[in-house]
Amino acid sequence: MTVTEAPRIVTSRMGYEDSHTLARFLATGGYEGLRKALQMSPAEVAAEVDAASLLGRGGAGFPAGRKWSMLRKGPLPYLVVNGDESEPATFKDHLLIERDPHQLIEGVVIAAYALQVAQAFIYIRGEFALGLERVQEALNEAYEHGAVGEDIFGSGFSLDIVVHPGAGAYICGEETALLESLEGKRGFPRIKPPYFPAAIGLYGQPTVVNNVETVSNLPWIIRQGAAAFTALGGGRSAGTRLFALAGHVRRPGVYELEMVKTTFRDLIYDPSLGGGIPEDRALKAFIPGGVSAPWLGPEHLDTPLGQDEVAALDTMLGSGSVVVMDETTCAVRAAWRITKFFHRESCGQCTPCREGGGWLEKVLRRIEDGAGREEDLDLLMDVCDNIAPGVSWPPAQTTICVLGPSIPSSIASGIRMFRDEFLQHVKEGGCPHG
Ligand code: L3W
Ligand code: SF4
Repeated sequence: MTVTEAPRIVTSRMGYEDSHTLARFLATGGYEGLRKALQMSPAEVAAEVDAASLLGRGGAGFPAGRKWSMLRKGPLPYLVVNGDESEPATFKDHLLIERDPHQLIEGVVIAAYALQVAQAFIYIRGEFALGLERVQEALNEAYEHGAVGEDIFGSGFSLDIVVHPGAGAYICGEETALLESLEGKRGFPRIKPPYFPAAIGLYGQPTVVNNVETVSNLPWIIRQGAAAFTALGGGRSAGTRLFALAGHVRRPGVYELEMVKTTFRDLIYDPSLGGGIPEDRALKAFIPGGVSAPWLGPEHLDTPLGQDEVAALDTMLGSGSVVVMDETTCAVRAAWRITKFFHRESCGQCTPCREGGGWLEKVLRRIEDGAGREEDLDLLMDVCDNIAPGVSWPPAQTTICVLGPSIPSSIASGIRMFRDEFLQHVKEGGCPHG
């Protein structure tokens, strides 16, 4: 099977101009998964999702079925869908929210039925104005159509869904900060344990939090069955995944690819996908899964796009965003830009994150500007070690959430892979890339 023949599970309607409308949705199998789910028992729906090995698509890859099983002891008060997507270069949920909002809503109702939830929230990044509008319009249509609300499709099952705009902060994508924000408070992450949402979530109640792409897979899984899903991919990484490809490629965009059967080389160089680097320049490095992830080099291009395959390289598939850096990229500047983002988005509760992020940003900036010293490289690593002891992957945590321990990734990657370039900045009094 070539990359272009891979099945489309969550992007099947993207070729239609009116993919977001109820008419197009119904003409292309929409709400059939939900109708089928409602003929099954909630336990059967949950078992099907468990058997599908659907790994969470938000970043951590935690199995959705296992997350649900922690809570399926009785009716659950709340289901929350995380659509706050704010990680730099991550824009795959954006596509699903804007272009197929009914598929998302169908997935939410299927999940709510399996968990016997009567109230769900879809939390969408506030800056996604069109997405918010489309999901709200689709939700209104879904209520009219009988797919949401009282006695859904005559099944006796009832669910209300509320669309909630995000508060303009990256940290609100962290699940416990998101719950604080939903409760109307400032988006401060909570300490886990004890505040795992599965134990103490929204309004202090056990809560399931799932990502938009995770939930959008459910209609297909129920329609086609778990076996069809696990027939795709390999190992724990079943099905397909959306990859947001950004940086130095001819064709940046969102691509749905079969997991494990496709590699980073396919994604970046296949003419039907990334199409390679402009002017055929050489690849310097790439970030495999959100800018929190340690970088990889050209020698890793043939790594399969699978959760465990990428984790074996001491980095992560994360949120599925791949950032390509060609030979013209300055490693110091790239690390500085990423560090600047995390420092700015730190919520400020933990000293290593709040203070350490700022120091790292300043030291990187002075190296880039030609005022650096040779000992700054050791200083950078020392501060990184204070934020995440050992500076290894996955990072050790000294903070309430993973934002802080993610800061050292790009700096440690830059120094490990391009130490000479850092030193060149110091010796030549500035950036050799101009
Ligand atoms: C109950 C336990 N529940 C874990 C649950 C937990 C969560 C899920 C995964 O980070 C990553 C991060 C970013 N009892 C549990 C338990 N759970 N142990 O399992 O948990 P965790 O802590 O491994 O991950 P996380 O906090 O969800 C997510 C990375 O994603 N990332 C960020 C993406 C950003 C976006 C965005 O912009 N919206 O997606 C990039 O890849 O660095 O490593 O549900 O409750 N004992
Ligand atoms: Fe806030 Fe940073 Fe602490 Fe996370 S690690 S809670 S973002 S200060």
